[in-house]
Amino acid sequence: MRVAPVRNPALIVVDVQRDFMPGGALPVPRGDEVVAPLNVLISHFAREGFNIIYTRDWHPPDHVSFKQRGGPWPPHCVQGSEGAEFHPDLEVPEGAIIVSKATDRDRDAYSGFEGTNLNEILRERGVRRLFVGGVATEYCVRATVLDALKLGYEVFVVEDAIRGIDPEGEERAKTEMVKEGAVLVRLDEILLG
Ligand code: VGL
Ligand code: ZN
Repeated sequence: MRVAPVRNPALIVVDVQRDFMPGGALPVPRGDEVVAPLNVLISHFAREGFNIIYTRDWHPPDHVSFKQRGGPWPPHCVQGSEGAEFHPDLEVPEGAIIVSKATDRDRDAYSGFEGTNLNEILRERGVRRLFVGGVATEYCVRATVLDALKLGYEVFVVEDAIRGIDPEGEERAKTEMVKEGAVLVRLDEILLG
């Protein structure tokens, strides 16, 4: 389908951080390939004065999701560390909003809505339509999209601007997001004026 980003949309850029990129602490294969398509959208949204929101995984050094505490992951995206920085080529225009998540030592959160004020930010701004890209498809992208759908947002997932950790998990997540009401679009299907 073709879709115009109209009526006060928001772009949600999910966790495009060094630790999730090839060579990082918890690498998403080809995770860096989301940067170019996202930058196209970011430039367009910035030019139009649309909402741009960046989520970031922002863990304390002894976070419950880390292996040292019995969690599934190597330490990653530790608050203030280099690995927690956004990809150096990712455009972050002035006025962009950054939402930090999973900041509590004893709680993990994959969704950008969980334990944050993301829903309030979007409601305050009257946003109903979201475009989502980033990593990882089957973790934080999936959780953010499913929460957004439950909260009643119209959600477009930009297929070429997401990457997953595992191909099977990624496919499953895409099918699930669509089943729950998300629409998959390619960048070239988004009408950028
Ligand atoms: C994520 C695993 C652990 C993600 C965050 O951003 O998808 N994945 N923490
Ligand atoms: Zn994490």
